[in-house]
Amino acid sequence: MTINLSYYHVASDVPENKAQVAIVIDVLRATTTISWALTNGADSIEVFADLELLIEKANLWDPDKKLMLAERGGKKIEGFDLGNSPLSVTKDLVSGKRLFMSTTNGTKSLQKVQNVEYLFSMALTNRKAVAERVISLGLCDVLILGSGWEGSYSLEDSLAAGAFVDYLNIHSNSKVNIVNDELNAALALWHYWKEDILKCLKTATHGKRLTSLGNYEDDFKCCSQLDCLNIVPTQVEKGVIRAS
Ligand code: 3SL
Repeated sequence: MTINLSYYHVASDVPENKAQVAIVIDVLRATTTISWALTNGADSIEVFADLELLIEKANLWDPDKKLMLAERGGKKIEGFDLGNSPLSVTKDLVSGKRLFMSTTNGTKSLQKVQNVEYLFSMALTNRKAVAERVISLGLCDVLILGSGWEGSYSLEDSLAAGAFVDYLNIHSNSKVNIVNDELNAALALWHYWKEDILKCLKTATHGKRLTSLGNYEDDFKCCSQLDCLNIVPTQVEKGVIRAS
């Protein structure tokens, strides 16, 4: 069997497609936060591009069983329970709860490919878990989508796309076919930075943006940990992600 893999930097680049599997990446920080929230026992995460819709949906939910997370421009939005730090989604806070989440770019990418049959959220933290799931599905057409920043390229999402294809190259028995040059470039990027992931995240323009906003050192460390979580955040109904 051949696995055909393509990679797009941002949601607006995604062509009409017939992918059977979509993997969405937002290393800094939405998909890292999703991986930690589910690891720490969140029941589910419903993602929204639109804040008003988030509030409308969340208002229908039992107040004791929900949390609202919202970030714009790297900052938590006033009035929401949490922003978008993976360190904030502790067991104490999230266990058993539905999280309603909106971020500047990551939740837009998740929404963009919500019609694909198998949709997974991936960060560096859970790369291996997602890659193993994709291998076990045995499907041919896999689309990887980064989140970027407001429509433009991001280094850290491309790094993770490269890390994913590298894992498949090493561990899959199928032939891995890289369909586009975006993914060839991502793989080269991974080989260049893989021994110093933390430095790559801090070099990225979004890394610099976060650094300019305050002390995000622990967020960077958390987001740069490769394969530390055995969790596969999976879309179970449109917009709703659960651990599997
Ligand atoms: O763009 C996004 O979706 C966020 O992950 C950005 S931030 O890291 O929370 O600033």
